[in-house]
Amino acid sequence: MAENLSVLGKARAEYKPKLPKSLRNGPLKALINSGKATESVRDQEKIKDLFPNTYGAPVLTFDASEEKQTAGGPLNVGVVLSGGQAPGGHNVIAGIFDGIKAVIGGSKLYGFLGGPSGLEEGKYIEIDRALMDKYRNTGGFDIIQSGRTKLESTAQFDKCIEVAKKLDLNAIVIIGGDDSNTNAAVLAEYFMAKKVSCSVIGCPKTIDGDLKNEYIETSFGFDTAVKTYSELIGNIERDANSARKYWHFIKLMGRSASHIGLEAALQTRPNICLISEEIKEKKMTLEQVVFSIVDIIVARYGAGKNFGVALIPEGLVEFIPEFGTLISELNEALAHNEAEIKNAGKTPDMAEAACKHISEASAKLLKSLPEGIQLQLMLDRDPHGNVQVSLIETEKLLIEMVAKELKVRAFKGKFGALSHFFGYEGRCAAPSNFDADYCYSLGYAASVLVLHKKTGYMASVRNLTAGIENWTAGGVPTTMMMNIERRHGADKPVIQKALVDLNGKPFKYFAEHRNDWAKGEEYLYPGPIQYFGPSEVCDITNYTLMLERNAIK
Ligand code: FBP
Repeated sequence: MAENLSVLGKARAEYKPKLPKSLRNGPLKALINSGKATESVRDQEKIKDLFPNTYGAPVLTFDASEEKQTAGGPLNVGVVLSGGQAPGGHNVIAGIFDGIKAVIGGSKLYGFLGGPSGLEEGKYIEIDRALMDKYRNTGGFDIIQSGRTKLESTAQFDKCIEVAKKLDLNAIVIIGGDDSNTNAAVLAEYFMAKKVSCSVIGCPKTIDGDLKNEYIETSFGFDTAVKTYSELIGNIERDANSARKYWHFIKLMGRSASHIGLEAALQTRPNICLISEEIKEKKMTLEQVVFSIVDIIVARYGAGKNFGVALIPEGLVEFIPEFGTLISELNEALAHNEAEIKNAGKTPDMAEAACKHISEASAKLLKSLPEGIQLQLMLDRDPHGNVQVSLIETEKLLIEMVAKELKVRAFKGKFGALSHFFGYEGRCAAPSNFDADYCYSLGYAASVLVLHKKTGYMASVRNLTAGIENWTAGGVPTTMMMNIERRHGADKPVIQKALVDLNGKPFKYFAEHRNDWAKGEEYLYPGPIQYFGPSEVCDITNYTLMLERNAIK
């Protein structure tokens, strides 16, 4: 038996990811077309000032050409996996590996270890064919691991320059989410300003699905992660429908946007699914959110159905306006008075210390919360200044508050609630065929951008619902996706997050059907991801992408 490979793993190792037509004859036969000069999505003047060398670059698309370009010398490329794991990362690396080797055999791929810190500290391995072959079509980021170090100071950038020079790098490819791709763009700009001839290219990764726009149709990993969660939710729905005695409160990962929750709802049709963006839009208080859940529980009980399934997006608390204000005030308070708050003692003392630096209303809200949640709200921010919502037990907070409200309403039934959190269960799943192909294509597209010395770009593969025959590949200037946001108590250029569009088709479909799903048991049981079998089963993407691209009605 092959070492470390399950029966499926062995079969999966043989899978040959598909490429868009423009890349099938190799990077040397991919012709680049340049579009018009571009602008950032917002704050154009400020972004232009911050990125004088890379701002305004055109969108690039590749075409298959008959003519073969000359290779020049071997390409040396370094790759970084940054941020949370997402299925398909290994295939992006495989795409870069195969791409640069197809340019010229002597090209080398270095993997920086443990995320951006590996690049800064010059910790790397050379990825050779034997190593690469062990990881093709597998989930996880374990080939070189990941990390969340933020590269932002000139001292860090200078260290990256030393490493790039030492390894004689033609390019660094940073595979990450919105924050990591922002870092990549800042690094690209710095290299240009310092006349360092090493490109910096990004790749759109995140299970959260919030790094998307006209040119980046989806971030990789979303498809596989949601399918994995949907399998589990479907299993729970069937259990709930069999036992008929529990309410399952399931929190789903997705730091900010509710794309994962929404897609899981489309795949499984639960009785309740909260969408953070809608709650914010309607300016709902926590109490109103709780009441909306209680109304459904009471109505189902009245119909003899004292059970159900509720999906809760991980980022919910930040979208409830009163909580959003509390969190941003705590962000500022922690950014400027961290030692005072952290050293105050136990949770109530920390809260007391924090309350000195926040508004009266926020202080009142903080103190009204269970101690566990108070502490979770004051935990360290991630290196990008975000509150770590995966550590806030919103599902338990909601259960507690729903139970209280049911008492107030003299609920006759027994409220048997169970909490779940699905996040880490899906981030390293073996990539679906879609993610395997998409990731490999993104990596291959990155190798073409490297070959053409393009910098400050994100690899892009589009037309994803039209069948792989019609997929197109290219590069999008990262500055084009940027705006200015408040982070760590300061204004920073960042890639604009794509939240759930309440006028978009995925939300509208959900909104049209949710009342029926609340009352009945219209559950769907999607079952596990299929890797082998008919194309209509194995190669389908997800409802979000299909509805957004008008591939289904
Ligand atoms: P990225 O934005 O880096 O892709 O990570 C997203 C995510 O998976 C979120 O959904 C989650 O809140 C967070 O990572 C968890 O972070 P950590 O892996 O550090 O626990």
